[in-house]
Amino acid sequence: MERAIQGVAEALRDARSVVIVTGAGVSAESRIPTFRDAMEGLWKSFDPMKLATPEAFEADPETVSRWYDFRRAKCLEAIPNGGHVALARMQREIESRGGSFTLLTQNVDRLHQRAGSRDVVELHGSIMVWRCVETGRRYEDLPVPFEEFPPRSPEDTLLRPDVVWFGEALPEAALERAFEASSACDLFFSVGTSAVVYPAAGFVDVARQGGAQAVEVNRDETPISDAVDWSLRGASGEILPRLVAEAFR
Ligand code: BJW
Repeated sequence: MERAIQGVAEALRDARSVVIVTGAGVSAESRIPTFRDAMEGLWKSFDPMKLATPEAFEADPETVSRWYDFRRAKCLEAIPNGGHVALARMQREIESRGGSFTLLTQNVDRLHQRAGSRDVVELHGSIMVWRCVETGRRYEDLPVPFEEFPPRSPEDTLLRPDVVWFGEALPEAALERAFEASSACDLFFSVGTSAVVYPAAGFVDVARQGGAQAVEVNRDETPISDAVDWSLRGASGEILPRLVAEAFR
């Protein structure tokens, strides 16, 4: 592992353009459950793969909005971990050397921003923002918890979380930035994601087709583990700080 970290650190020092895609695993050490790990307590019997769909919201907006409300409170209580902080430092180091750095996240928890990352591309939206199902108008700074379920806007229209559910398109601007940055980078990282949900899972291929080297940081093996140049197996909250300390001594 030490040798792999040194190899990636060297590639990081030499890189002119770095792209990172993160998933739920990067927030696991901030005690936010991942999708494919069981939910806790009250929500143990709720399958995220069934609740994160427009069909589920249409059938039962109360249950779905209660689930998102519960998760929103958890995200607000959570504290960014060493992995988030290391990525924020990586950005500062690379940009201060004149390089380009793009952080693409599938997470809706805003922990990267709270750790100091700038200009984060939110591929799957944010749980902190809710939008009117009729007009598309977005609302932030809403009460936590909501007083009624499903919540309603000040104009008394139905609100839904401003996140991307299965079968829905990703925000166009985020998708464009992700493809542009991935195809032009020289070093690509996939961190804490099971790499099974598209289109995010495909960005590593876009990067490799453009000639980039690829790194995976994950606790477990994933479908891309054999296709990357370096697979760093372990917790991102431990590996990323070690990597950044080694690269930018
Ligand atoms: C650690 C760790 C530690 C733990 N350290 N690591 C091509 C092929 C097949 C299917 C498709 C395809 N293209 C599109 C599809 C369909 C679908 C899809 O991908 N389905 C797959 C399941 C097969 N995709 C879509 O529907 C997307 N939309 C789309 O493509 O639209 C097309 C369209 C165009 C035009 C008009 C209309 C439509 C949308 C996908 C939206 C995903 N939404 C969710 C919910 C977001 C809101 C919410 O938060 O509730 O996004 S689902 C869920 O999965 C969430 C996540 O962002 C996403 C990815 O999960 P993630 O982050 O990887 O988490 P986990 O739990 O899966 O993995 C955690 C990982 O961390 C594990 O690997 C652990 O080992 C690791 N780990 N602790 C390091 N400490």
